[in-house]
Amino acid sequence: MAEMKQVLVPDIGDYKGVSVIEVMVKVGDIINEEDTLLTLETDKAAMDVPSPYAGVVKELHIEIGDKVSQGSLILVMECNDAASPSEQTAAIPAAVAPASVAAQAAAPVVAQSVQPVISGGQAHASPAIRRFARELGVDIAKVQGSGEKGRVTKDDVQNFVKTALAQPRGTAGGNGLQVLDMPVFDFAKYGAIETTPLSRIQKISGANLHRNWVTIPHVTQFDEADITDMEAFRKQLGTEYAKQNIKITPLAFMLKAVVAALQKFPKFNASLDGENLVLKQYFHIGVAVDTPDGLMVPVLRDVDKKGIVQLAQELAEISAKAREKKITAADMQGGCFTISSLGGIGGTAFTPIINAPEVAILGVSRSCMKPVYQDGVFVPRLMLPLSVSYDHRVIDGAAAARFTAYLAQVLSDIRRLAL
Ligand code: CAO
Repeated sequence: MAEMKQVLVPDIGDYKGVSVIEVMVKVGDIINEEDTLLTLETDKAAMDVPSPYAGVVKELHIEIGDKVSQGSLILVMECNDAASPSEQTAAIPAAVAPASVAAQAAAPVVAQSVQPVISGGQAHASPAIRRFARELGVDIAKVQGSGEKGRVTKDDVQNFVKTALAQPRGTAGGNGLQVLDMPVFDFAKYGAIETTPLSRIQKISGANLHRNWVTIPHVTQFDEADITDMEAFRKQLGTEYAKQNIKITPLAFMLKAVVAALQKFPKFNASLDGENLVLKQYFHIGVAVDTPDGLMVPVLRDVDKKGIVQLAQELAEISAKAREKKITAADMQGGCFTISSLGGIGGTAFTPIINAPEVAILGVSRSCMKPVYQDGVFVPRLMLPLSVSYDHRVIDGAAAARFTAYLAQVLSDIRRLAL
């Protein structure tokens, strides 16, 4: 016959007011004798509290963060038989022991369930969670804890498993796609051909571009900046600095405008690191350079601390270095955001591929004069097309529209760069 039984906190030594850090059961759960009900944490150790009975949880009186002592009511359970509890009987506080409900301390916390909460460099998790992870074959050290002080919870372990199961399976280290192999074509069958090997740079950048394209959910936001005033100023500067052999191209202004937008929208100056977003407080901007051997992306450091003229100089130096094959791996590392400018060549828009681990990239196309409707009349304005591709896991569409609109605003009124 079913019987209602209270389960109380058992003898936990001299500890009083001990924190509940994990509750492993909820109302309605069917549990077995010795199943862990909750985990308590003192300043020295974590302790699992096992169930003295098998049955169904009818009431739960404890939640994470509660402070408990020996005799505190944990839960009320409906048991199918009057099986005797595994261990000692506790005193029942009158206030929590209605006459119709029998009370029993949970089974005593056993020696092996007492473990240090943290041990050098290991995951912060209670013994029950470690056991739960072990049962599912999960390496707890790989699970990101969301509990207090970064503790790994049962939900964290379950989410880790769900995420792992949702990963696409394939051949390339778990990231490959299940697609058909490309058939081998005999092009010579259809006409004359010439075969040239890909350059080393093409092979490396091709593999990176492919990975970035298939693993990052890309969206591209398009906008236009009115750069009529910026161009007038650039030409004026160009005349002044031509004597010193410094060519000031629109790209130097774009570098500064991009930094202003990154400062206003820090999520664009970030990288994904597992389940964390790393927000960078420095502004190193990569610039795509077209070289005879393929695409290279040298990085200009600390763009926020440099002026337009210095950036124009550095841009000329670094792109010359890339084209002369003098660029080093270090010159291409540590970027936060990339600009790919095809403006000197042509085009109205394109969809640049994000340069991972960055989360966004600006594509710049060729500016051209357009009639813009202002104050009731069409006026000729020099409009610059902007294409911002962004990682949709990190940036949502509204933020991308705001970022791109702000970038256009800064380029349209470069006095804003001084703010
Ligand atoms: N609209 C119109 N004209 C533009 C322009 C724009 N958006 N951007 C540059 N120009 C003009 C410049 O003012 C310059 O004009 P003048 O020779 O009359 O002064 C001319 O185009 C050539 O500029 P540039 O190419 O010498 O200099 P830059 O600063 O614009 O670009 C660099 C430097 C290294 C980015 C560029 O040479 C380059 O390699 N671009 C290709 C990048 C690329 O391949 N991206 C694709 C990556 S994805 O496959």
